[in-house]
Amino acid sequence: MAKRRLSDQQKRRLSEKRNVKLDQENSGAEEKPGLVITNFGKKVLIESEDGTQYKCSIRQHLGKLVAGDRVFWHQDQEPFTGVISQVLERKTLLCRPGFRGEIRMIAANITQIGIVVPILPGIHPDMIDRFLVASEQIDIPSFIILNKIDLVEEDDHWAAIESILEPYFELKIPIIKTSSYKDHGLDELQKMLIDQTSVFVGASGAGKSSLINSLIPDLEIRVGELSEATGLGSHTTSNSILYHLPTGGDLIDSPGIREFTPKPCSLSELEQYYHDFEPFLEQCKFSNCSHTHEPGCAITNAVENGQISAQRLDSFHRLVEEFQA
Ligand SMILES: Nc1nc2c(ncn2[C@@H]2O[C@H](COP(=O)(O)OP(=O)(O)OP(=O)(O)O)[C@@H](O)[C@H]2O)c(=O)[nH]1
Ligand SMILES: [Mg+2]
Ligand SMILES: [Zn+2]
Repeated sequence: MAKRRLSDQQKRRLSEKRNVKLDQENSGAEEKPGLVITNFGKKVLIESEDGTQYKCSIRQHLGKLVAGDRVFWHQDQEPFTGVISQVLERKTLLCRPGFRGEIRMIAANITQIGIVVPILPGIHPDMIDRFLVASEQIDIPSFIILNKIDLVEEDDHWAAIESILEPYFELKIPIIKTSSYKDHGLDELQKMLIDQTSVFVGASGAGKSSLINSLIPDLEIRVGELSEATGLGSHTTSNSILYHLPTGGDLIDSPGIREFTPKPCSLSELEQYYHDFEPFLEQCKFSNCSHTHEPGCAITNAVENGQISAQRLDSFHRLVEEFQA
């Protein structure tokens, strides 16, 4: 009988299995559960159940890991080092497309998204809408953190801000006004975060890390430790990092982004995520209405009658265009 030949994939799987076994035999260490704090690139910082942190290498077949991932790992001979051998199934995963079209992970196992929106240099409703879509796609709630409110004093500026935020009031998305500088809104924010695994997202410079510093009194020490470990001296967050909140729950700081695109989906799926469209969707004359030029379009009619905000329909169309590109 001819000898059975193994495919490359089978060979690779066998060698991976052997490697995991060898690691365990070499270290004599038990597999233990861990939580990913941050990903340095090649190595990952994890926390064991007793709160000790270890710098771990990752078995190649596991792919990339991100803050919030739950893993199994075992200790290495070197102090505070280990090897990750297994990633537990993610309950949720927030991703974005990278510059080269690759998928970049932002945070895993999160239960809610805090969209940090600075009132200056200006509110970008498209960014809010896109994160709202992403949170619907992974079936978790999101809320808006209107930050740096110390920068606005005149009432007319407030009127402009409130008119931009009007659709979100109507959608009953919680909006918390905050300022790290003036210690404003932090109690309310803290309450929102209790016992959740939250991620802060938003533009670079929105004040995400500053808010986290204000929420966690001894954090400056941990930031120092982490910069030493990564060798990064910059104030801009370059990797997602998980922090424990003193009031219970975890909070993930994420790198700022210029633009965000959720996972592409069909027009009919996207419509479902725009809840303000809901009362009108069945009323368009054509069942495949794109809500652009069609006669008898209930959505464009609703915009004309002030029942849907024009800004929301515009952001919807921009997303559709981007998904089709
Ligand atoms: N006026 C004002 N400025 C703030 C506030 N919070 C943060 N800043 C400033 O805004 C800038 C950016 O703050 P960061 O906390 O680094 O912003 P970030 O969102 O973490 O930025 P990335 O890590 O690049 O995504 C810094 O110069 C802060 O001093 C605030 O409440 N009010
Ligand atoms: Mg930051
Ligand atoms: Zn229509």
